[in-house]
Amino acid sequence: MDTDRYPEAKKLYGAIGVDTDEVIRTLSTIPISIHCWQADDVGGFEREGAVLAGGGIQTTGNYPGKAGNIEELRSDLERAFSLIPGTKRLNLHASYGDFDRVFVDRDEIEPSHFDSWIRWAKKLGIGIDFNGTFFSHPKADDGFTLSSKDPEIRTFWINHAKKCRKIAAYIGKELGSPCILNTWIPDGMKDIAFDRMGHRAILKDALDEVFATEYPHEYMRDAVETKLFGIGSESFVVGSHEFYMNYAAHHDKMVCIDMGHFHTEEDISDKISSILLFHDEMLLHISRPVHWDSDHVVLTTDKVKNVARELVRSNKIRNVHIGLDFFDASINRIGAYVVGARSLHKAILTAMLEPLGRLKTYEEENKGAQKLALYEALSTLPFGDVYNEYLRVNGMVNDFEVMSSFEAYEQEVLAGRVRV
Ligand code: RNT
Ligand code: ZN
Repeated sequence: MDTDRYPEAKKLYGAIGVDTDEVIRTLSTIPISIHCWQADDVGGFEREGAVLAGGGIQTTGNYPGKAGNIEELRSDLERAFSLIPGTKRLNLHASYGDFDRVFVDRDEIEPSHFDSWIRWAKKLGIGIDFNGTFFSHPKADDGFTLSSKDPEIRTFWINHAKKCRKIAAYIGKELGSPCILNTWIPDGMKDIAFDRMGHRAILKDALDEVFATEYPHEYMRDAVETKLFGIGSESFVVGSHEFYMNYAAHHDKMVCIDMGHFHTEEDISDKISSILLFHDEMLLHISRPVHWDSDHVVLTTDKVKNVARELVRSNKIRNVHIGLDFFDASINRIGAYVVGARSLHKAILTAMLEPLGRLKTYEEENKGAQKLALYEALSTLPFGDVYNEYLRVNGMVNDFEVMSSFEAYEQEVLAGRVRV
């Protein structure tokens, strides 16, 4: 691909006060936490051939090449990482531990089950984030985990959550980079809920118990993920947006905002400033809902661009932990990673290439039409030439060539995997 166009693009952006070299350097340092669960359809490795079961989330499709064990998953991630520019982290679920083919229940997981992931991350020079797995388990079948009225079930999940915090602190300490632990639970009801207050009161107490132990900030940090509804929790989700916003504010925890967990017409970018004025940090799950929380592969949509703009304009991008959360089992899974992650980079690059000072001044001087005119004028600048330069300095093939890279991997590696 012709990269000679970059000097001209640099000049054009320079004319509006944007230093594209500086933008490219900065973008390369923004960490994106890549989720482990796209490569195996949220199956995990607790049991041979594990599949996502229950919990209000679902994968559809049976495209060949699903990762069936840790070695395959790591190989897939390494290939995906080789096609994704910039700084990467791995976002791991508790069910992806290295259990050595022995069944270890969720309340019995230990830091040692993640040693081989830590070694792998050290080899790659990346950090790891972590998630408790409160679904795909018989003790979650009745629809409640931490907010269950059954003390035995509740205690089981409280113990799981405590173990996850211990593991996250261990991972963060070992890797010298804080491990962001996200807690998402599927708890809710399909139909009319009578005792909303009761379940939320139980969840509040359970979380208090889970968070009773303090871990150093430089090892691990907690986030709680809000949600509107799921499959089987259409009428009532215990861990709603209001519940966790309040819990996090009162207990100095991060909120995790997933782009699929709101009404589909809602633009979540507007929530960011309200959250970051009251919290130092937050976690984002970048996803693409289609009609519902469908976890489609992220594209460079207006919504994603608006989120990126908010992070850049507020100058808070370093305070926000950015993770991907999508899973599509109907397409080449490595391709899904690559398209999703590159799209997010494009959205952030779009935001970083805006002449922030000038747009802000127009707004403050009540020059609304000038603000719109400049905003529109930006859409004619050669964004693609800067993006291609960003890929080039990161040693990546461009977007027109990237499909042959994951197609080659499909032929060499994925095609040989037995379809289950
Ligand atoms: C579910 C949440 C949650 C999961 C992952 C697998 O609706 O978005 O983050 O997608 O934990
Ligand atoms: Zn999520």
